[in-house]
Parts: sequence; structure tokens; C-alpha cells
Amino acid sequence: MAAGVEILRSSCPRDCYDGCGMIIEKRGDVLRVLGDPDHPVSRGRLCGKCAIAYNGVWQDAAARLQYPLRRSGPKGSGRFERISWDEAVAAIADRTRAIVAAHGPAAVLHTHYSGTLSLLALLFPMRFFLRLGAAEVDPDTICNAAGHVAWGLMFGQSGAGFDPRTVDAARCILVWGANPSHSGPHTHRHWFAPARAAKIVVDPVRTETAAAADLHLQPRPGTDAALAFSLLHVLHRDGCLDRDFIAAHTAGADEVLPLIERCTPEWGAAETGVPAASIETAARLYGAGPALLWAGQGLQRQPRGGNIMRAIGLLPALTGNVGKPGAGFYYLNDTPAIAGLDLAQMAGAHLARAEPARISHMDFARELARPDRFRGLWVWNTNPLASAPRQSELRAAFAREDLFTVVVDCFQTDSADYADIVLPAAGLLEFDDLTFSYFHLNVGVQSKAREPMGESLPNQEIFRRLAAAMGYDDPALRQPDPDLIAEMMAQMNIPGTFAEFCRRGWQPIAPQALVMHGERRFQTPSGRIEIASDTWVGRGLPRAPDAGSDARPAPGRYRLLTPASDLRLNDSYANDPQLQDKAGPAAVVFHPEDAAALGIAAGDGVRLGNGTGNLELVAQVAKLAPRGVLVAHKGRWPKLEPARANVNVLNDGTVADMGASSSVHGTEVEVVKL
Ligand SMILES: Nc1nc2c(c(=O)[nH]1)N[C@H]1C(S)=C(S)[C@@H](COP(=O)(O)OP(=O)(O)OC[C@H]3O[C@@H](n4cnc5c(=O)[nH]c(N)nc54)[C@H](O)[C@@H]3O)O[C@H]1N2
Ligand SMILES: Nc1nc2c(c(=O)[nH]1)N[C@H]1C(S)=C(S)[C@@H](COP(=O)(O)OP(=O)(O)OC[C@H]3O[C@@H](n4cnc5c(=O)[nH]c(N)nc54)[C@H](O)[C@@H]3O)O[C@H]1N2
Ligand code: SF4
Ligand SMILES: [Mo]
Repeated sequence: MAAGVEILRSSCPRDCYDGCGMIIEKRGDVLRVLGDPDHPVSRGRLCGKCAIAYNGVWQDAAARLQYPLRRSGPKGSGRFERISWDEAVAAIADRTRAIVAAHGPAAVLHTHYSGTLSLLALLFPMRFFLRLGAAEVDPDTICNAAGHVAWGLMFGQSGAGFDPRTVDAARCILVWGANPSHSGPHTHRHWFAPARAAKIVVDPVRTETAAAADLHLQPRPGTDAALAFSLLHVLHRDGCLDRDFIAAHTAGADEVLPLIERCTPEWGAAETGVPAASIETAARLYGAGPALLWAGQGLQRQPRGGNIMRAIGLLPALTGNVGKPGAGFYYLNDTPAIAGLDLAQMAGAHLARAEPARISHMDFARELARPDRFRGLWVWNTNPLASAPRQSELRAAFAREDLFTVVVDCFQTDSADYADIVLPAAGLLEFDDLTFSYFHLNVGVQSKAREPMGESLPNQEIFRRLAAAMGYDDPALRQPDPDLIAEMMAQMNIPGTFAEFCRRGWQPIAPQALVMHGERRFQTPSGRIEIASDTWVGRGLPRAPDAGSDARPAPGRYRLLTPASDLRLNDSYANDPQLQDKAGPAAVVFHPEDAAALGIAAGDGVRLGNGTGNLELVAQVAKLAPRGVLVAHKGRWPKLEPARANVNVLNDGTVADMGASSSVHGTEVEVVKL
């Protein structure tokens, strides 16, 4: 390395399966961000989007929020004036106290998600809101709550799946409704693609991950439970169910077996559109085991996403693919918790005086419009005007002049345009923290490589200042970063000081591959995998999973899937000019036969519409998804689009069957050629 170049190790804190290790080359104030060649996931490369954005928009002073701002024009106009931190903090504390005095703390609503997963910036602000007693938009309802409820009740938890390092012992990998080629590109390239096991992907879309599999099952969206039951039919018929495991470790299997017996491959084919022969092959490959099952987050964003997760969970439960090397099931790995981090304590659970009121993201637009309910809104680590349903209605609610709104972000998003006060957040290159991957069982450092941009501050410092201005004196609200980091490292058994950890950059939470659930005791009331039980009924849910599918769209209607793009991370990076060039104008992909029937050619303008909204897009034509299914990727910034809207203008916010969660992949639209 040339003289005058300092090298730091860091990690990517985005909401991504990979959790890459990074190298930051520092020449004075100039930073170059690269993949860490020694890191087992990134192997010397960042993904295409971060390689650009971390050296682009994240370091661009003109794009970043630099100073606290106060609104000087109508809401949404984007007109602001610079103010000092002292003014901003005092103004926020005054207004918040006034709202609490007049209407109570639950009249303040905060919404947040995973804009960063670095642990301090993710968790510390919760201490403030719990102390305040604010109402919360239930974070997981925008993403994965249905799956968490379903597998939580079935397996007793949904945050400790298989250890990816166990892959060498697997003879089959079944990826169901996840697309790591976009959502975890290194996992796709270095874990999935080269695996020696037989690889099956179930996805209506022919993703690159699907193309890299030995077998791609392409069901119509929302028919996955029928597919799972017909796979189980074959496994049952061929004697591949594990009787001993079922008897010892599951409850209620006898309630689903009669149904499985009726779900022949021919029936499954008619329900799902997957050929019966492919159902037979997939069942044979999975049944040969040991088999790993990866249930994607995209999978359960369906009207019956909870039932689908239950139905798919039957595969490991009835074949005994649990608790053995190379066998297991995975939804998410809550890696810090598995390593011993007390998340509730870090988030300040002891500060809450009462259980906070919660609303679903699906009800956000409607509830926020109510002056009788909410007077204050805080938005941090999320950009709901890009990501949440009922976009037009939500925008109208954000525009309420009587709603006092604070937005904390690194960029001037659509949501920030509606703030009374905007607070600039420091980015990943600008403060020390700890990060993790929710697939690979690794934790890593986030290293401060430069001073925060302008006057921006890390989330945790912002909320320490606000807590002080509110007069909150609990020590947990004053705790400095080095203390917090040392405490987290101790809980997770990470040896040495943070400085020493920075030199290593990352570590696995266990030296050898973990075999999850090896003891085969499940944290359910019965201690067994609860396939059908009173636990479900007690939660107001069906006793047993069923094989039902969504009704097919009426003639003239199409199912619109809006999954992750490889060029954006949710709605982050949509404002990076280089990534915008690569993405081109917002497009929607039609099956060639649908395009022909509609008289649409590639490049034509089309309008998608339904009772919730309309959106004009450019048509592309490709054999990507089955007939009747359209694909348009999520994550554009409405304010940068000609229509000032993105795909969520079409998302009606119907709740899924569990967890009051998103069913965005159930969206239906009509199509007009322009
Ligand atoms: N149509 C459709 N919509 C979807 C989905 C879909 O599949 N289809 N998926 C849904 C899913 S899974 C999710 S998770 C949501 C995600 O939606 P969002 O939560 O809105 O998206 P993100 O891009 O993760 O993060 C939002 C913001 O966090 C900011 N941020 C980054 N780092 C920091 C920081 O350190 N401090 C602060 N204060 N801010 C920071 C970023 O600048 C960004 O503006 O979108 C959902 N919306
Ligand atoms: N590049 C990039 N990476 C990301 C994100 C991003 O926006 N961009 N977002 C991050 C976040 S917040 C999340 S939650 C994860 C999500 O990552 P994933 O879990 O991979 O989820 P999605 O990309 O939403 O959808 C995965 C697949 O589900 C398929 N799918 C949709 N409907 C159905 C169905 O009915 N049945 C089946 N079997 N499949 C269906 C879609 O076609 C898609 O290919 O990715 C994270 N990583
Ligand atoms: S977004 Fe994911 S793939 Fe890209 S650098 Fe970050 S962790 Fe790696
Ligand atoms: Mo998500």
C-alpha cells in the first residue's frame, strides 16, 4: 500500500442477508470503500450497488443532509432553513412536551425500520421512545411479521435457522420465495451457486438464483401452500415421512395427514401451474435429505402468507429435517441474540412505563390522518412515503398542518420533505458501531473513518441530546457509545477491546458450524413443533394449516410482484445518480403472451391501476414470470419519478392472515396501454 494510506476494516450495515466485510482506504479525507478480501462473505467485493453508493451518494456532501433544518414552506414543498442543533432540539422538546401535556404520550407516533442495522443506531433510539411512551408503527408489519408469527407459533421461534456453514452436509437445498441473487448477492454467488447439494428454487419469477438451481418450480403467486401439500403427498406416499420424529417431536400431525393424502401431484399441478412431474422430482430430492429449507421474506408477503409459512414448515417437521448437520429450516438468524445480546435491554425495555400502543404499517395511512389520535410523528431509519402502502393517502396524512413531524435521515427523502424539523443522521462511514448478518452467523465492526458529514450526528447521539432536552435523567439515556459497544461485546462474548475487534473486523459467533435445534426441544407450550394445536386457536388463528390458494385474478386483472432490485437496497440508493442511470426509467415486465394479448411492445408506456391508485411505467417484455403476473422492482423515490409516485401507490395495504403484516405481493392491477 502506498505511503499515506490508512486501511480500516468495517462492515456493511444494510438490511441484507450478506453482512459484508469492507476495507476503507483512507487518504487524508478521501475514502475509498471496497470489499474485504479476507471476509468469508464479501471475498474482496461489495455488491454492485454498495460499491457505487458508498463511494458515491453516501460521500457526496451535496446529497447528504448536513444541518438541522426547519420547514419554511408548505409541507411537502421541500423548503427549509438551516437552524442550529440547540434550536432544533429545543423546538422539538417544546412541541413534544406540549403534545404530551394536551393529548398524552400516545399521541406521538414513531415509525422506524432497518435503514441501518448497526446495533447502536438501530436500538438506542428505542430507549427514548419507550421512555416517552410514544405509540409505534409495528416495524415488522412492513416486511416479515406474518412469517414470524407463523413460525414463532409452530417452531417456538423464527430467529434461529440453520447455520449456513452446515451446507456441506446437505444433499438438498430448497430456497422458497427468496431471491439472494438480488437480496444477498454474495450468498447467491458463493454459498448457493457452488453448493454440491441438489438445488431447488420455488419462485414465480425466474430470478438468477432460480436459474442457478437444478430445479426451478414456478408456481402462480399465492399458491405455495398447495405446492407444499402436494410435495408432502409424494413424500407420504413414498414412505419418506419420519414417523419417529413425528411421534416424538411434533403435535397435531394427524390433523394434516388426511389433507395431505388428498393433495396429489396432479391436483397440485392444477392449483399451482407447476407440472406434476416437477413436483415428484422436487419431493424426491428433498426427501432424500439431509435438506435445508430457506423460506424467503418475499414469500410471506401474501394475503395468506402466514398459512403459506406453516404449510412449508411442514416439510422439515414431517420429514425430520431438523437438528442434524445439513438439515434445518431458516427464515432469519437473529445473530446478535443467538450470540447472547439482550436486545430488550439494549432497546431500553426497562424504561417503558406501559406497553406502547402499536399500529400496523397497513393501517398507518388511515390512522395518521386522525387528529383525534396522533399529533406528533417521528420518522427514523425508514422512508415510509416510498416503502409503505396507500402512498397517496399516506402523503395526504403527512401533509396535515396540525401534525408536528420530525424526520431523522441521512438524505432529504420524500418523507423528510414533510417534516417540520429534519435532523441529519451520520452515515456508516462516520461512527463506530457493531453489525451482523442475518443469514451468516457473523458479527462485525462498523468503523468511523471520517467525521460526520456537516453537522450530522449518529442516531444515538441525536437521541441522547433529545432525552436531555426532555429532562429524562435515566442513565440508560446518557450512556456513551464506547460503554454501549463494550457492553454489547461482553454480552456476545467478543474478546478484547473494540480497537482490537476493529483490527480483526469480524468474527463468527461460534468457531464451528452450529446445529440448531439439535436438542429437539422447541419453545412452544408443548415443547414440540406445533403443527395443529390449541395454541393457534388461542391466538384466533386456524388450528391447522391448509392447502388453499388465493383466488385467481378476475379476467383483465394481473398480479403485480414488486420484489427487491439489485440496484437499490429498499428505497436507499434510489438517489445515487450512477445507480439511477443503470436502472433507467421505472419499468414493469410482461409475459410475452400477455403483452401480445394487450397489444403491448417493449418500450410502450402503460398505466397500471386499481382502486387504490394509478402508475405509469415503461413496458418490458420477457419470460420472467408466469402469464398473468407482472414484475416491477421496489424502492424508487417518488419525488424523483415523473409521476411523484412509485409502486406503493398501487399497494392497498390489505393485511396478511397473520401479524397484521404486508401482503404487497398480492397486489392486483388492471393495465391500460398509453
Ligand atoms: N412494493 C413493495 N414495497 C415494499 C417492499 C416490497 O417488497 N414491495 N418491501 C418492504 C420491506 S421488506 C421493507 S424492509 C421496507 C423498507 O423500507 P424503508 O424502511 O423505507 O427502507 P430503507 O431503504 O431500508 O431505509 C429507509 C431510510 O433509512 C435511512 N438511513 C440509513 N441509515 C440511517 C441512519 O444511520 N440513521 C437514520 N436516521 N436513517 C438512516 C436511509 O437513508 C433511508 O432513507 O419496504 C417495504 N416496502
Ligand atoms: N438488493 C437488495 N437487497 C435487499 C433488499 C433490496 O431492496 N434490494 N431488501 C432487503 C430486505 S428489507 C428484505 S426483507 C430482503 C428480502 O429478500 P427476499 O427474502 O429475497 O425477498 P424479496 O426479494 O422480496 O422476494 C423474494 C422472491 O419472492 C418471490 N415471490 C413473490 N411472491 C411469491 C409467491 O407467491 N410465492 C413464492 N414462492 N415466491 C414469491 C419474488 O418473485 C422474489 O423473487 O432483502 C434484503 N436485501
Ligand atoms: S448491501 Fe449486502 S451485498 Fe451489498 S455490500 Fe452490503 S452486505 Fe454486501
Ligand atoms: Mo424487509
